[in-house]
Amino acid sequence: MRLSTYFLPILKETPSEAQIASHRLMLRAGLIRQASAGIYSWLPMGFKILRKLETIVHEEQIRAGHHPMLMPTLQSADLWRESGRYDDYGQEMLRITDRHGRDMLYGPTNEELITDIFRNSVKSYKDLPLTLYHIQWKFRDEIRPRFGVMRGREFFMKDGYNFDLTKEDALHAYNRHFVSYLRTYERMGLKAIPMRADGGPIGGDYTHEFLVLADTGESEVFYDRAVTDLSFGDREVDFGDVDGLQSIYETWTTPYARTDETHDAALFDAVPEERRMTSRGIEVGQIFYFGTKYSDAMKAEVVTESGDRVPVHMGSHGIGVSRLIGAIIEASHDDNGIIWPEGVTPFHAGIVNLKQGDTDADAACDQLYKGLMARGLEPLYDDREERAGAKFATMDLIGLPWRITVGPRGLKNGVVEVTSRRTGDSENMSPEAAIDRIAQIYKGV
Ligand code: 5CA
Repeated sequence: MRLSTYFLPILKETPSEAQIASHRLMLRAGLIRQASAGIYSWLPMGFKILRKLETIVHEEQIRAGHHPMLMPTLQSADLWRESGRYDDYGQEMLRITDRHGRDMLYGPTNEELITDIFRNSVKSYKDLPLTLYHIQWKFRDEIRPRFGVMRGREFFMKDGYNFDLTKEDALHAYNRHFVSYLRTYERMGLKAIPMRADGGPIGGDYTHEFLVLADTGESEVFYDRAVTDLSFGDREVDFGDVDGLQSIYETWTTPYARTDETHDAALFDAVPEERRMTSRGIEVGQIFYFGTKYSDAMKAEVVTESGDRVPVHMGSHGIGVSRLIGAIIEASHDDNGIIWPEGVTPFHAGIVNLKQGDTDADAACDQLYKGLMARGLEPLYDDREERAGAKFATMDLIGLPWRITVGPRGLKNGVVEVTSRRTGDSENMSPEAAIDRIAQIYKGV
């Protein structure tokens, strides 16, 4: 992409309404604009990042054997009356009446709708296990929307639902989600710690939240530092291996890690003092096993091998896709701007032309631009007539992990400069070597 033709409305001033770094930086870097309280438009670069996160979530869900689909944002109130949640959900639910006087709602989550789809189509144990998910906009009329996309009213969420014959099968589905979430967050460059949590309005007491540690997080968390030393890596997982997944689950849940809702001071005190940590966290996902709560209420049953009709065991599993962008920025920024992890960066590298209009500099930038694209990468080429300082400030603000700086002086010696956004370290090399270097970095990403 050539910056001169892109739509990247950067703000020079810090917006006064933004209280935390990620909200400020998302506005300043031209990723989002507020449409109304807790509701945002996604500008081209913000949308690009959202799509990247969505793609990672899809890839990891499909890898775990779960099936993507798409349910609507608007739902009929009747299904929610069946489950009893129409009244329980309270003012967070946005209720709408259509022209025929029918009660509708903007879905805050989809347990009822998916259970209805399931009960109308699946009748036999032979069709289980089954996990369906979608990534769709949700609406919760939060009393205090704040921190930009972190606590929005309209937000983008992946929600998945498992249907199983027995509790054991459903707990295996729980573990599949647990492990696939570990992979998902790591690919996004995040350390998200699974913590014992509270079921809230979704229900169930078998539930974990995944939290990214950050001072600005809304949850208070207590954990054994040992859990932060764990990393999943890019090992292959057999998602059908019941014992294998259980063992990964146990490794990650053995060290103490809980949110304030389930914190147990006595258990925490048993952790060696030097490893006892208290901090704040951003909840980027939550998984639930809730048994037959919805299948009992909505008669979602299958016929077993012996001919009995039994309610299915279910769970639901969410990832806050739009919130994740805020969480990644909270975890990865400095005074000058965002620092995108390689797995989610909107463009792989920025090209800064220090002397637009100089024949050699323009030619070298074109060579880099085309060369990177030929390797399947997306560069952002700052080809504007701007001072070098302003171009550097823009690149730092938008946070591409790698910058290639091209100027007549370097080119006299046949070199351009490759700079890491994270460390600030620079190295001079030929344009060909710069293309190789960047391609190499993104090989495993
Ligand atoms: N039905 C279940 C699982 S699919 C469910 O709705 N879970 S949830 O309430 O925990 O939401 C899933 C994830 O959505 C949360 O972990 C959080 O990351 C994100 N989320 C929830 N509310 C908001 C909000 N107001 N703004 C942004 N993200 C949110």
